[in-house]
Amino acid sequence: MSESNPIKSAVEKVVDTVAHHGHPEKAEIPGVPNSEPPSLEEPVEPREPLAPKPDQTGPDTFSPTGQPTGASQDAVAQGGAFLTSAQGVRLPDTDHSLKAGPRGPVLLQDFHLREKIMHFDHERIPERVVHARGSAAHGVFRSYGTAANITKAAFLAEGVETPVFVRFSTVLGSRGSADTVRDTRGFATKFYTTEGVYDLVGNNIPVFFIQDGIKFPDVIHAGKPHPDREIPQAQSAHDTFWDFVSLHTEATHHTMWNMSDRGIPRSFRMMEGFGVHTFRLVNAEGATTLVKFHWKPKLGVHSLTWEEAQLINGVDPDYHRRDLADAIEAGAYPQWELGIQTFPDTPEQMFEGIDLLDPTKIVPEELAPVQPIGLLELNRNPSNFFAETEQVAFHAGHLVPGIDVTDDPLLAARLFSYLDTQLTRLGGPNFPQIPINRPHAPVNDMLRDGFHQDAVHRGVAPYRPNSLDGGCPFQAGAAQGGYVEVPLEVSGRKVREAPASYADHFSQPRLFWRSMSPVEKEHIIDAYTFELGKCYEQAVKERQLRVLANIDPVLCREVAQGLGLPAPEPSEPLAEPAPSPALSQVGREWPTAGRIIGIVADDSCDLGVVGAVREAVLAAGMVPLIVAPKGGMLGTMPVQRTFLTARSVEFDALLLAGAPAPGKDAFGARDAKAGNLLPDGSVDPRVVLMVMEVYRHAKAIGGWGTAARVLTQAGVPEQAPGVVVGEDGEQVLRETIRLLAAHRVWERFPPAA
Ligand code: HDE
Repeated sequence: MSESNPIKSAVEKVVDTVAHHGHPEKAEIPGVPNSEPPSLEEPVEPREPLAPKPDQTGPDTFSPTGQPTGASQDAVAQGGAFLTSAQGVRLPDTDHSLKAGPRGPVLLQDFHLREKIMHFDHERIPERVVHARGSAAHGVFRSYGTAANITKAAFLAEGVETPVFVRFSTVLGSRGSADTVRDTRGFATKFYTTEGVYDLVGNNIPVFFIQDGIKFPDVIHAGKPHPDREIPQAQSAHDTFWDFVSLHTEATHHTMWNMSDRGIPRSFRMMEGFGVHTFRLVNAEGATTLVKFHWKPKLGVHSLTWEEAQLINGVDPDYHRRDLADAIEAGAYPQWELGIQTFPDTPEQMFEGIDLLDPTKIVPEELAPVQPIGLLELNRNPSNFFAETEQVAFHAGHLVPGIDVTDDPLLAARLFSYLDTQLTRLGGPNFPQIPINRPHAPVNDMLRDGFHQDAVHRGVAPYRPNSLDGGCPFQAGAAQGGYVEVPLEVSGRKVREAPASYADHFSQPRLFWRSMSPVEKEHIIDAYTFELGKCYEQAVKERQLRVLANIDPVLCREVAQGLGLPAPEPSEPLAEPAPSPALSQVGREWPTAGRIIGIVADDSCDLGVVGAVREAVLAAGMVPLIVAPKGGMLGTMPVQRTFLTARSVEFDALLLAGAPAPGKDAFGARDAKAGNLLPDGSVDPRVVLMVMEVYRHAKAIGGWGTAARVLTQAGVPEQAPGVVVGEDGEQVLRETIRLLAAHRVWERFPPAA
């Protein structure tokens, strides 16, 4: 089993490393900073740089003009044992400036000082105006070939494997903001196809706030922190956001998704992705089909609870970033299936009465099933965040033959924006030459010069027509793989207007609401009440209640109740859309691979059983974290969390191997979590707190040995749903995993009053 289970072997290495080096804190577990444990003393002998970590190969080596260089992937990283200047001159001292005597003054001729400080001064570049906070990974896309009859895109032919780079992000927050805020998530994929780069720049929510790109600065200005005090960071729970969306009711559908559990994903690995706009596929015969793109995570769609999300923002603000990187480092490669909904390309571009050009509308999967066309797997972490994750430049207009755009007016503005924004963000027009952005197809573009020109062009005639360079480069028609736009008829009066169909702002939010389970509806009510409760202005709250009245009377009434305001009547008749069960996250079972199981134990527990359970967790492809009173080793097992460092929100399920007595630091002055030591004092209060939280968040709890004592202290009935107490630890684990497949013990959420 250990051969075939990468998580298991990663954790087994921990034990080996600990055994051989006695450095449990520097063991090779996901997240360890480098490839070998450091020495205690500062190293002084020159040596070649450390080997990279196993998943840190350099990027593929393509030249600025898209040619494979044949160089080793390591060639893009700096090497050599000795410190040099940027010009390669070896340097004797980087700790002292050059001075006239030890007490100075510093001499202007110190070229090393000037170069070092000059470069440091310019380390930062402007962050993205939206989607600044992101994490990314390399991977591969394998095409099933099932779309080959409707698109000529080479990377969608059967069996083709295409390297990809995928960046996930939040929208509103700055680069350093926390991961688990309530927000939309970006899901941007760069395919390095043989025909050039194709970018699918989507979100985890299938609709958008606005129907026309000209409104984008408005919605973003409203969502960003208030311009006077620059608060609040990375969230929509404030007056300017709700002021805007309550006046601009085409945002209602997207906002509804934000207020649902989709706004607080459990992991990037457990999110759907959507292309949002309708695109047009073209096959070799020139026939066209309208499509919507969907990414379906193999691990299912799962979310945090709002309390978990808030706690995690403090406990581990890098939660999603760490989760993605650790899973990949452990070999638990996340996968998504790419699917399409297809629609006939009719002149009106409608499907079952739904306007396909309106990006605030979905087509329910029950009306147009999502057909799988390929599999995405992320299998390599970036070697360097800045070089790759920060400098990657996506663009909705990076298209390949076989994929064309539609007249969605939101998409039109994007086709301008994504190039334009790079000029200030990446410092000029040559950003496609940055290694992470280089196509893996030959480039011959006649674009010349500009800041940061990396290509060394030959020839004298970057113009057309020419004879001096032999007429090169030549234009490629469709037969030679050229990108030829679909020759559609275009006509119309020049107006600033939206089509009449765009005026329906409420039927689909209502469809979404009606598709939710009772628990999900409670979460939506709670989210609106929380967010509007953070607003100061009464008028903003009242106006948004009018919007909610047009979605559903119960939703409106419950939120109004929480705000202490009367519930208004709807201003227009409510639609009666059929629910779309596919929109609910509840009621299905999913693989539990990669889930995190906390195992609470101390010396008093049967460590043989703990070891066997931990092995079984690994064998099931999940991550066991031993949680003990103090660090170091518990028997032969490395302790990964202590009662001081652990918080329940890090685990998807909790196992109790007994009832640990209070640790030596179990008092309020040392650890505030231990402050409310319970009367009988026999169990560590941090463990009791963990159980209370895990119970409240409807996560599975298993226990054996004396575990029942902890449950009693936490006020958790042994017979409660999702609580498994038994004699046999491994049997308890099996039942806990079964519970985890549903993600949460949904019936444990308190019913509405
Ligand atoms: Fe973006 N968007 N966007 N957007 N967007 C950017 O591009 C913009 C929209 C999306 O990981 C920016 O390089 C306009 C919809 C993602 O690097 C910028 C409009 C969707 C990312 C920009 C939209 C997206 C961006 C910021 C309205 C989902 C992150 C920096 C017309 C389908 C990509 C940059 C990454 C990033 C503009 C609307 C998704 C400013 C003008 C709709 C995932 O160019």
